[in-house]
Amino acid sequence: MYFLTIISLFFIIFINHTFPQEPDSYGVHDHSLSRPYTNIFSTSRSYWHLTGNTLATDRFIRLTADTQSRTGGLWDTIPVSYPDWELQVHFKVHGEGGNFFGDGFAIWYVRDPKLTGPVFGYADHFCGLAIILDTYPNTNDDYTNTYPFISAVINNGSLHYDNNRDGRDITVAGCEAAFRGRDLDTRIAIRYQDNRLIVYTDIEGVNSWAVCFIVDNVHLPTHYYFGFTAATGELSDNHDIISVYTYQLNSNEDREKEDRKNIIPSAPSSTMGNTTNHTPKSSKSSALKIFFIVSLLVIICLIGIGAFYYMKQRRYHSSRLY
Ligand SMILES: [Ca+2]
Repeated sequence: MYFLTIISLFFIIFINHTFPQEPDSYGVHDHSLSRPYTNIFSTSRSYWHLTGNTLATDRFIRLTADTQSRTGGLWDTIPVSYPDWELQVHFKVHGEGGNFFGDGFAIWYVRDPKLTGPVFGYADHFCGLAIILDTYPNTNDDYTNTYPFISAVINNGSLHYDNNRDGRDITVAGCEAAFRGRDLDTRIAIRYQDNRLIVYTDIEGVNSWAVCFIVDNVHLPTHYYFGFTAATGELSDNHDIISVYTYQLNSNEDREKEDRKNIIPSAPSSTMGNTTNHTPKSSKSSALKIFFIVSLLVIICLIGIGAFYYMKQRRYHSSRLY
């Protein structure tokens, strides 16, 4: 009996960790992609489009090669018609660079597919969700996080993604994830259900999902498009997408009936930009203030001591004269 319970528990844990999607969810062919890619791209009815320098080989779809100044994209051309979904992506980021490589790639759920621009190869002021797998910190600011770093940005079109600050001011959540240059399979899962966004990673080669971050109160409409983009500048890397599996998740009745097409993307206001980034700066400036105050007190004390001895010496000489 105990043995059976332990075995059942083991299977429950195994299933939960191996497949983050709901057991009654189902895969959606239109939004999925796996080898052999020739079957997908050789037909005129293909659901997926390649943009820029992206190349499809028989083993992977290379958004950018490990070469400077490349931009590429892979876009699903069918909008997502259901409110709750999960996207599982098998990817590989690797290259020759030892200390200098970049910049990573982005996974999109956006209103306007196939645009190009400065945000990992996609347009700034975008409308929708970006999950950014950033491999290189672009600034010397004293970040407390180690790169590679995975972050979520939700934009209604009004926010500017500042590459110089790695988008920190508008990032809603993130986690460190050493996915670059791994010989193991590296995977990410993005689940959006009941206004909750969860990002999982599987980068340790043990076929197990680990939670990267959870954000509640995330509002995303239906009828946006999935896409993947990457761009190289002075720094470069191979950014490869190997497979994409999309699952339609169970939605509650209200959510299913609701017309979610015109929902404006929104999320709780950025917390990382306000806390993680500014803490080191403010602690630096307070340390500087304390240093000045202490220095001033020491100088005042020294002047005081000097004046005291000067007066004492003067009194001594005056008493000797009389
Ligand atoms: Ca970066």
